Amino acid sequence: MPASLCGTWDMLSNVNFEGYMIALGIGLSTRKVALRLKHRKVIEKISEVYVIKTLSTFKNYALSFRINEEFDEYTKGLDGRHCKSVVTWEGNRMVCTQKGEKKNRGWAHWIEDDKLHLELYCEGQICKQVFKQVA
Ligand code: VL7
Repeated sequence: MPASLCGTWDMLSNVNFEGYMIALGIGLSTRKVALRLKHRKVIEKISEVYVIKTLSTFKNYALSFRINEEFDEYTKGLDGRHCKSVVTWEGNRMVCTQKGEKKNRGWAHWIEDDKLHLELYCEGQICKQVFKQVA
């Protein structure tokens, strides 16, 4: 049984978000604003549906999915791409692959030392984020 990722989590650190955004083709002016943001993750599970909200003062993004069921993801307000995404559990890691125009795109969440960890992948770039629980 994987540790629950559910709750409200505030960003503590964000390593190589710049490299990840460049890999996604985000322009300089947006990157400058985006680099300064502290993200909040709100993760809920409502019966079998997970909802992950990424909140900030600049942009918000919400994702809903069922484990092991491929879905169409549109990264609205982010890089604006369409992906075929699927989220699975690999041990205690919740792993998403985002199939589309960008190679090796995805992310993984896990809990370690009571912190929420996230790695974001795109075309060889790895962004590493850590969050502390606030609710
Ligand atoms: C979602 C952003 C860069 C555009 C603004 C930055 C706004 C706040 O995929 C993600 O989370 C997963 C796992 O938790 C669930 O969807 C990360 C943020 C990545 C990519 C694009 C820069 C403009 C950040 C929304």
